[in-house]
Amino acid sequence: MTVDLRSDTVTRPSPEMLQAMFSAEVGDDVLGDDPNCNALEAEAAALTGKEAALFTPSGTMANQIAIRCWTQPGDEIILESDAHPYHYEAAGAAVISGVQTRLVQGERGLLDPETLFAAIRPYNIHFAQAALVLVENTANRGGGTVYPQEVLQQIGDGCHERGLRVHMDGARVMNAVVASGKSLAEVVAPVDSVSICLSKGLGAPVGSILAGPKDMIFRARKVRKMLGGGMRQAGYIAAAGRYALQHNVARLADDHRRARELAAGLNGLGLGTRPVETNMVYVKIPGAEAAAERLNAAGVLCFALSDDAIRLVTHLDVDDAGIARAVQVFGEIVG
Ligand code: TLP
Repeated sequence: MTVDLRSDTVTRPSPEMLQAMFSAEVGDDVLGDDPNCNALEAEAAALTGKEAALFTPSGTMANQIAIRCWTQPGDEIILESDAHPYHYEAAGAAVISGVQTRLVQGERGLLDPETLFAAIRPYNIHFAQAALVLVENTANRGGGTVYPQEVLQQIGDGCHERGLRVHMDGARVMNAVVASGKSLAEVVAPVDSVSICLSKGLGAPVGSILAGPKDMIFRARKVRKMLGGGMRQAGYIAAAGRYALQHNVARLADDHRRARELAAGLNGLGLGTRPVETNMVYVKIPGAEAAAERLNAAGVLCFALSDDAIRLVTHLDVDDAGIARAVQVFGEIVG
């Protein structure tokens, strides 16, 4: 039995989702007449409470388009030091947007409003002008942490007062929605734009959404084309995304429960874990690389994220038996 806890990106489409894809009516999305892409974008705009939305091939592209749309070359963007666009997007902000990245240390991947505001420098001929702040919700390297809503509101208000825009890397914002019990529109209300991955816990094979004001999404459509992200009969995958938004949101609560159970099982073996807020378990284990190799060899697939930490991610292709098996194998390795 293989239990794949490397990431929630590994999910495969269910038979029902595949059926939705097979039966999708398609057009040419670059020409604007793919009915499923148009419907997905309209549905995503309504769900986020933003004016418009754009379907993109990946979360990385959605983030990079947002950075390009909200900045000019030579501007500064401000991120928490563990943020995905800093760690895992191949310096895209520097290459695509020509911006300087400023990192601010937060707590478990979340920015503290006062520390953030102190990092925003006033106009000065010497300085790169800060134009955009990125918040990540949930924060991946922070441990799948959820922004308290009042903190997000403070960040949004404070940035807007200072003339900055705020983009949310909401790759896993649906996990934040389910964990907080708030609506998506409420959670993203403080920010100008949000990217949402359909291909993580929501179970679609490919695709993300970028939502924001109409004029921004109008410009975003052209940036997507420039980056080669204009997809033709994309309705087949948009249909999977629509299915994911309709059927796979509420069930994220099961992933969160299983993550808590996994952490409890590991704690029972004497292993320390970070507090679990959503679908991620960060377990402290000395010699994490070697331990991950042994776990992988035993069929529990995972990544070491540092010398002493392994990340485990629950998702719709991991059931209760998988959690029990993972705990058992950890027990054998630790033993
Ligand atoms: N995260 C992946 C890896 O890239 C690390 C993972 O396994 O967690 N924002 C956040 C917060 C993400 O975690 C990811 C993917 C992305 C953006 C990028 O999404 P894709 O893979 O669709 O480009």
